[in-house]
Amino acid sequence: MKPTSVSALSRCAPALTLALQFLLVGGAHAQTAALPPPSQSPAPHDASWLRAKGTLVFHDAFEREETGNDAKAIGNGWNSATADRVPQIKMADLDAGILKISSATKEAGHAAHIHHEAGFTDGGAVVRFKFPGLTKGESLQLGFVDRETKGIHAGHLCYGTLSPTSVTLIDHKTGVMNLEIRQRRQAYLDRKEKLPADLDALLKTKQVVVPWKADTDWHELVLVTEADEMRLSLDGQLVARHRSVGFAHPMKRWFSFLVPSTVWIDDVKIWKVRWNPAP
Ligand SMILES: [Ca+2]
Repeated sequence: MKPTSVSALSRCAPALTLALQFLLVGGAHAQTAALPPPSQSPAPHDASWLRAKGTLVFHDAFEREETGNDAKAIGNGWNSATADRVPQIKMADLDAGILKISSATKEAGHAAHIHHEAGFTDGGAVVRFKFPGLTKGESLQLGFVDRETKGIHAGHLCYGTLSPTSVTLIDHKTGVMNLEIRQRRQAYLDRKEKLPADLDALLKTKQVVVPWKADTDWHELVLVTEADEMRLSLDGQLVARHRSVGFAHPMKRWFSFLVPSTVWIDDVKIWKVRWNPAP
């Protein structure tokens, strides 16, 4: 039987359409309402929130030397998803107490992906970072991955990305990395066609982009998820916040850096505020 569209129904049964819309909207509200509300404060100070409400589950100041180029050469539980693709190239260098990442993106066919166990539902990471100015257009993507949940490409859940001119927060779990959405989107990308309006509109709801200007100073970055909200702060100031259902994923299993070129990292802290692994 041919599926009946809502618009077709509306011509013959407006009451039924209203009922359907009520159910659809009501369902979405019910899903959101089941989550605890995010902070109502207009500009939460998330480093303070993590310290006051959270448990520090990991800290690394990188005051040591790495042991080579392989996936676990950084030590202290870090792993690299890309190091073993190019064993002859050092992508992670511990130097003067700083993790200096220089991605062999071309040779490895992927941006350097360095990750550590996280393990929280609500919580976040505090990181000191610096773009060293060694390559043009330096950027940093950091966020959360869960490769044990099916239906998400490579387990990509959600990220904050700093580009030279913007900060983006994005829900990948229910956006571009959802396998059904990814497959549908890819067909249009392969044909170099514009995305259909419904898909384009859906994906726009999954992210927020705010203007920002990168420099080569050290900064403290705080990236948190609280219920279905993700927030990114720099040097104590909230820069971006966004709500999307994928941010509420119950298991932020890994904290990950994806680095296409060069960035320096120090003092990584991972805080767990709430732990509720049941979906
Ligand atoms: Ca250090």
